[in-house]
Amino acid sequence: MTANALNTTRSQAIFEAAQALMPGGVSSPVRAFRSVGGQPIVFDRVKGPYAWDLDDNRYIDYVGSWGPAICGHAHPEVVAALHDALEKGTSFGAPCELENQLAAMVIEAVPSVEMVRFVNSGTEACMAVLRLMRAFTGRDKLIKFEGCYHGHADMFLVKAGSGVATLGLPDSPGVPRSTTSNTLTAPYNDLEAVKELFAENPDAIAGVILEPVVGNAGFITPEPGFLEGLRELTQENGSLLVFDEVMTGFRISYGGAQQRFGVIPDLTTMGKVIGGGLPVGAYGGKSEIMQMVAPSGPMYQAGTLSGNPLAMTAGIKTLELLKQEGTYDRLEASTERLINGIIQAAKEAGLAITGSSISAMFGFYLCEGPVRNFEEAKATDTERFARLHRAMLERGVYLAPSAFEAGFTSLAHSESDIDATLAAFSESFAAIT
Ligand code: KE4
Repeated sequence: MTANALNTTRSQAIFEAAQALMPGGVSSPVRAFRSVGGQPIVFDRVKGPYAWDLDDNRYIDYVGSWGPAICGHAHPEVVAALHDALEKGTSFGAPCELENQLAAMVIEAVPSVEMVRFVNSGTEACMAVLRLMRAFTGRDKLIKFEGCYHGHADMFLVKAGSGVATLGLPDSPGVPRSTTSNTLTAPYNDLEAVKELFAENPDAIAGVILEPVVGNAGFITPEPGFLEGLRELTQENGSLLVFDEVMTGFRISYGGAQQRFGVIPDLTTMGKVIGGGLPVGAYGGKSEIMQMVAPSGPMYQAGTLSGNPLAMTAGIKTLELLKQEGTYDRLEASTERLINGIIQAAKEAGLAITGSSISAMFGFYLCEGPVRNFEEAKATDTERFARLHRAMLERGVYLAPSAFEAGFTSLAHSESDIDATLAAFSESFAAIT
């Protein structure tokens, strides 16, 4: 495979026109390629593991719409189910049986979830779960971890990951100090720091929220004992443990990271995969806690399109596909082959690299490592990553346009797709030394 100078004429024209219409020409910052530079790719269509841009260049896609496309883009069974659902209308604003169906599937799959509320994004799910943590405990403070991203709600925009880290934003203007004064932060994988926060804030911390596997600071896995330690610390201090599984849910395993690691939080947020590519978020947990949510309890949260029949349909079909025997063994094996091949290719090119994968998520840093927290993640060579990203695009592989994101595989990525990807990495690493 050799690099070809990509013809991105139409992407360029459309992206230029977008600048006058939308801030940065995008609907979400990371898509603007600011941290990797060069011409963002404007997608025309997606199918299976592939994306095509407006100039008809085909890419093997390892972003997968940031997680939802775990069965492959536009899976024929999901598309067919949506066609049928469309005939019955796109939104009811009233109870519908499909909500019961998806709720029952989530409750059956995710160990911590006895009741669930659907919303329309991961941000909404995290906003609501924070309000619920505070309502249930009567406490105001929360602990989050540097580099973890829980959507763009004000109180979480403190040392956040994903686009905030990508753009090097010193947290965000427009967020009043009064809003973030209750947000305490600790380095990921640092139980001692969490213990100190509890000691300094007795009976004041509503809960601890984290990505049980971090996908928004690059890819960082929990050290042995970290999740278990948080479970004990929150129990000892009368606080709640919340796993933000918007990204890891139904990806790390069918029951999420909590099933994989055997650590059960009090509350869980979800999104992405459970919407099968349509806008969905959800939060859930112990019935005793969820009963506080209006109208069964006093904690208010609402949404016009929450639980809409199209999103429910796509989610139901996606989970049915994922529930099939052997799904996660397949995802684990192909992703492991991918990351091992990437690491080997980088080392053969004489480059420093550290990386890993769990199930259908992977990531690597262009530095020696190990990377156990966001501070250590910042050692990655972002300039060299930018050159790698462009070299891979020219070889038909679409990686997340940021060193501080994770990679996503799907059931649609074939062995030959992985082989082609590894060939592209070998050439690209050689080209950027
Ligand atoms: P959304 O509001 O973007 O649906 O979800 C926010 C969110 C919450 N929690 C976790 C763990 C997440 O990963 C996300 C969103 N993930 C990013 C990808 N790094 C979305 C991509 C984007 O911002 O464009």
